[in-house]
Amino acid sequence: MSILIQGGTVVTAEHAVRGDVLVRDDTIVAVGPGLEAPAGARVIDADGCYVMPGGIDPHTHMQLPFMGTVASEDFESGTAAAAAGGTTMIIDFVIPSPQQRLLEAYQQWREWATKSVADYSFHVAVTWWDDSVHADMETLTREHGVNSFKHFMAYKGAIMCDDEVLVNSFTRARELGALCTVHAENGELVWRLQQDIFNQGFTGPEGHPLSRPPEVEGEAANRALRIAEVLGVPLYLVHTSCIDALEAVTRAQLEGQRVYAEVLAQHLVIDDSVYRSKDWRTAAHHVMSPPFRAREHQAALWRGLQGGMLHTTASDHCCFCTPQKAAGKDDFRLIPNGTGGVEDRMSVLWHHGVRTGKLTPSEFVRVTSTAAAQIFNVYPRKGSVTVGADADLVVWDPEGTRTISAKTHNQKIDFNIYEGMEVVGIPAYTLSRGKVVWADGKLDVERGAGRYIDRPCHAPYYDAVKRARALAKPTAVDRD
Ligand code: URQ
Ligand code: ZN
Ligand code: ZN
Repeated sequence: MSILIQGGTVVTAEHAVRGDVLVRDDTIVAVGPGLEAPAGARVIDADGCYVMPGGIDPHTHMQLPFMGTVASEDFESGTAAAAAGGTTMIIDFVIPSPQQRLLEAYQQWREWATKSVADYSFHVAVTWWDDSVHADMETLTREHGVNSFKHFMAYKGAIMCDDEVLVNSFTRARELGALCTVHAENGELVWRLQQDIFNQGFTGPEGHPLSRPPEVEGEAANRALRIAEVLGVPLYLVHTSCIDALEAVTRAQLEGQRVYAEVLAQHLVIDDSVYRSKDWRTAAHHVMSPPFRAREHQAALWRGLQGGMLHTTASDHCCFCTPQKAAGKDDFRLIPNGTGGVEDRMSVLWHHGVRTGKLTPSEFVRVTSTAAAQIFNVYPRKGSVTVGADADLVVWDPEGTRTISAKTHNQKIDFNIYEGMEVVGIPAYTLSRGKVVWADGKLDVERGAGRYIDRPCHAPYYDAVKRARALAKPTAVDRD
């Protein structure tokens, strides 16, 4: 089956140029001006539209068991909602319970994800340490295409890593050539502040941001960065939400450390006033970590994205419906942490980023797709519009409008943090490996059509780091 996308402007992270894109089966086979449609090909008119790589959301949590419940969005509904918003690949997280073998958890998540309608891959969290974790990290990198390991510095008593685990895991990742990622919040401080704030009588969702101030994130970001610096490993910070963490990232980058950082679309456009809503449900649905921040942080995050200190954008899609959030009706500490948005990320970033002039269309492609593909090593198969790449594409209508609402969204959650936001810039068509899965505002997806994407380690770069560190070895002092 062939599809010719005709008459659009092809936008990649490098350039924007008028041209057509020809797809055969699941692959891009030609890109250029004036392409002929092969006999029997479907022709998609892209006049007035941009043809871009499908979005890659490097941070989602489909059907995550968390805080006594399970995220309401599963891999089938979640990858479908992603496609409706122009995202064609997610990187989700395997999160083993403490003492659970990494490989066992990985197999469990792989099984859950077989129903995905679009492509997916996994980071694997290191939540504890023993010899089996050391061994499983190697098996995952060598045999299962996992090149990134996640570390939660918060969620004490559940999935939090202490410094000992961080040091062990970062060291092992360096040996394997894998990338370490961190959720940076000081979990001990959060724990203490949660008790203090609750005991002071702040029992509602407004207690949540009070227990997780920016300093708590800045401290953890700086600590993780310094540990990574000493051990000589690159680091990727997920959901950078505040000036304190951004400054730590920027300092490390200026000192020559290889540091990548992600920002969430919602942290760029929503501030902490949501926690002061009179409506408990609204406030509770914004309980996520790190929390929404005061306005000045948003302005700084935009500058970080424009200036290249922040590389990727994600949704951290982790949906809990109102009855699930109600577990914390009388105690904010029990509200499951998480918000949705895998469907909305691309439009929110286009509207608030490209239409305001903060990002060019090529920069939009870089921060929504290409940078994630490069950092997590699936480029140019993903994140590009080149011959031989997977035909994961979005035909983007820059003038199309949508009013975001839980009443009309495709996400399996009864709330939308962007409710009522009118966005200009929507996907007219989404192609997932050569199949049109979204057109005319409708999904046409197949359960199980998504494939697991292997992500091998960036070995050559890490070898170079190891060599450089060997050369820089200090010499012992020779004394009589
Ligand atoms: O911390 C995370 O990324 C998870 C587990 C989802 N929830 C959240 O509040 N961000
Ligand atoms: Zn997190
Ligand atoms: Zn997350």
